[in-house]
Amino acid sequence: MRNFTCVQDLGDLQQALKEAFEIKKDRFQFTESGKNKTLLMIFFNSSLRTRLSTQKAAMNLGMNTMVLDVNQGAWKLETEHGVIMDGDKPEHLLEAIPVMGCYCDIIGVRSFARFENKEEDYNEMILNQFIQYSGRPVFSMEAATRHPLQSFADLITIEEYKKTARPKVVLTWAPHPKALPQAVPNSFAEWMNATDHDFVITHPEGYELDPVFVGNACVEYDQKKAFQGADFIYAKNWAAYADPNYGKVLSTDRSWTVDTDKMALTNNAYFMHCLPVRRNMIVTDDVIKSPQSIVIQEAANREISAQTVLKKILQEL
Ligand code: AN0
Ligand code: CP
Repeated sequence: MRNFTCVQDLGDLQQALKEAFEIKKDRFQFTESGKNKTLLMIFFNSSLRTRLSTQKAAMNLGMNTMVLDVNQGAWKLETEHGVIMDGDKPEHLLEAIPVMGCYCDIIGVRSFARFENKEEDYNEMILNQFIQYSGRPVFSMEAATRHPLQSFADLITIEEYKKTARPKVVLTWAPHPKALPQAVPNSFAEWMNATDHDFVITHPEGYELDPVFVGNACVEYDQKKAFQGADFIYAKNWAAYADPNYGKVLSTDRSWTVDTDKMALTNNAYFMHCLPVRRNMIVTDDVIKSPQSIVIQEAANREISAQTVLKKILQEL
């Protein structure tokens, strides 16, 4: 594998899952594969899990790691092409990217949707320039439209906890005070559509996701109806996608918060969230601290998804 930005890049998904479980059994069995190889992780946005789990995964493979927070300590980067750089940004991405490529073997990039220009976000302008100009394999650590390392960890977690061959998985919108990207729900939907699940998406009207990601999912506007018989509840907030409201918060209606009453409608479902999560907005304290909550196990699997991806990239260096 050269680059990893979406589910298709992994190739055979069942095979990739097998590799992931093999790594989980003994994560130190491939410590030679990354010897003298350097991973550079570039963050345009904050992170706790991605930063730590990806570094840990690289160290498990014997790699060296370097982390750069672009907005803290590096020169502010201009990303627009053809502009007169007389403002507050001393360096252009077009020099910065190939320079970064000189110092490493693999690059991970986190660059969220900016909600300034929908086309730029959905064309993955930043991530694609890293692919085009770095000369290195590039993987997404959450880009504008997808968060594939998260979705891979989510799939691993569902595989571990499912009690039936084809569980009912419900992605539910939940309220949040600030505008959040669609990357996590888009990506989760993409991975659920690439596998065999009874997959339902529920959200208030106006929060429809890009149909490319919704795919064959069943969309149900009545959250309680959607929860009935669910085996997994995957909560996430996102800002509106549809025009003219792209990137806007249309509702903070706490009647969409995941609580004990709604969980009681399910088939004793597990509760999932990618984290960070705002308690008593997205999910009540009671639900997130209940034994059905597997958010920590889900976060733990981020190390496994990252290690599987890095191993596959290293194999083709
Ligand atoms: C980000 C998001 O919603 O995309 C990262 C989640 C992994 N969340 C926040 O910014 C709170
Ligand atoms: N789930 C996730 O990607 O978390 P971070 O934003 O903390 O990396």
